Amino acid sequence: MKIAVIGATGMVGQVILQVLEERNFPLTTLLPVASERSVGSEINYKNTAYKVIGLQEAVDSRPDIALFSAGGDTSLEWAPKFAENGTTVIDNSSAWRMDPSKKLIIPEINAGELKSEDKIIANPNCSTIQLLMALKPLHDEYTIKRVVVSTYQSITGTGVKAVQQLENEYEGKKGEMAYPYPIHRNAIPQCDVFTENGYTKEEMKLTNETKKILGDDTVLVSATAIRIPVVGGHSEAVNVQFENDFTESDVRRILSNFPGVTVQDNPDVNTYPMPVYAEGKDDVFVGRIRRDYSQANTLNMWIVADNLRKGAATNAVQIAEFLVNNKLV
Ligand code: A2P
Ligand code: 11C
Repeated sequence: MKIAVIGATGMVGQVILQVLEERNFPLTTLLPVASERSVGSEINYKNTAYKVIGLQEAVDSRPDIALFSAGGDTSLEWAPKFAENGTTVIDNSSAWRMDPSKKLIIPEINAGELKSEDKIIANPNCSTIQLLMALKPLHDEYTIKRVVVSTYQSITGTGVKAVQQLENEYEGKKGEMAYPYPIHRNAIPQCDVFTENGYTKEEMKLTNETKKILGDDTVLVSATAIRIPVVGGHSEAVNVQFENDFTESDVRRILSNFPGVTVQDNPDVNTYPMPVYAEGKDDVFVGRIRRDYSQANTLNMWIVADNLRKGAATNAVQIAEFLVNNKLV
């Protein structure tokens, strides 16, 4: 397999390389791609140095798969050029997710929909992936009516600039601001830009992508996304109302049986998921599973995952593995 990683020098691109290496992806040629300013520099993969190349050179090399993580504009312009040249693109940006002709894939949930004709495949938003990993098995069992989700999101979701902003603020240094406000000792109720309806783009991604992945427009979603000065993962407080009633022990069993989900839930010994422990892991962690006594058939839970791993790189690499294993590339 000839694999191109577009955005190989970036926050997610670096984790993609790490995940490809860890999972021993069947790769024969690696093409690391970044912006013109990085062309000619070197990145390391399996103790070997690879030269960074530009996008056109990568298109011309006709890789089997191109993993894109270089922002929406790069994806919009370049993914079709790769696709037209026979490469299958797995895109981490929001560029193609809501395009009805493109599939939005979480392998544990809907990779079965993929066909060899799918030349541009969308990877969902990080906060959506971890939410859906817990919702899907419960939807199958109890049918979700409405979800209320509040997120507590890692600054790594914003990229290198945000990590630098927090570092500068720790050290009392001035520098470029990724956010309109300080993030150190703060909680900013804005992830991404606002849309016309008063919700942020991140909140609308949670709403719209959930319906598309579940293939069910009747599921109602109300989202609030908050940025907090944390690295390691996104956390989500989730309230779910079902058509049908459940028991908490059945919910724990169903979640534990779902691939890629780990239940960490024992109030007796203060066990629950937290981002410092989710960091670097591929699983989605669920805890604080409890009935909402204020309303029938309603559950509260707390979901944590490393937004750069299952929220981005790992999910994309799992899609690539599915394509290879099922001879779709
Ligand atoms: P570069 O390092 O050359 O800027 P992050 O999300 O961490 O900011 O990383 C973004 C990634 O996307 C980086 O690898 C960056 O490369 C790459 N990138 C940004 N703009 C372009 C572009 N116009 N063409 C190709 N790669 C790009
Ligand atoms: C965040 N979810 O943490 C974003 C980062 O649509 O893939 C990823 C943006 C996206 O702010």
